[in-house]
Amino acid sequence: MVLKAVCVLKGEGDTAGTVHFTQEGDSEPVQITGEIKGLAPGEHGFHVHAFGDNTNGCISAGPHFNPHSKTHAGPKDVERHVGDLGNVTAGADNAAKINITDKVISLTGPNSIIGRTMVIHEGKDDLGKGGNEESLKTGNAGARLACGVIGITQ
Ligand SMILES: [Cu+2]
Ligand SMILES: [Zn+2]
Repeated sequence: MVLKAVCVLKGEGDTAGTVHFTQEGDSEPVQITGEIKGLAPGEHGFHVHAFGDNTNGCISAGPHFNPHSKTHAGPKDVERHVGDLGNVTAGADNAAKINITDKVISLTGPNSIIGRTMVIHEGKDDLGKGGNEESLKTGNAGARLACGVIGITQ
């Protein structure tokens, strides 16, 4: 059975976008596609955060989704947060086209991202290589520009 989810990201500024998630079956990779506009050109940290709570803006989403108590890293690292999707890159048109395949996040089971929050950050995620304590928690990606709760779609 194909599983599908969607996330509409909004913030206090001009940053906004839509991200689609598709998974062909329970243990298959998740395809992530979409576009986020209103970004400065360059790399921006892109993560699933733990809570589907936007009551106080994107801050209420809490830390990176980390059900297995790992340290922060990049999407290709074995030791990573489930929510660590790395960076997306905006071009001169201030838009980032997203096309990611990830084998760790899921739309079902213990690594399910349904009901959690997708966040796009102001700065680049250093993928845990920054050489300081914060790098192993957040990747020093900075402020949360926009976010949205990931929900089931058809
Ligand atoms: Cu984040
Ligand atoms: Zn992380």
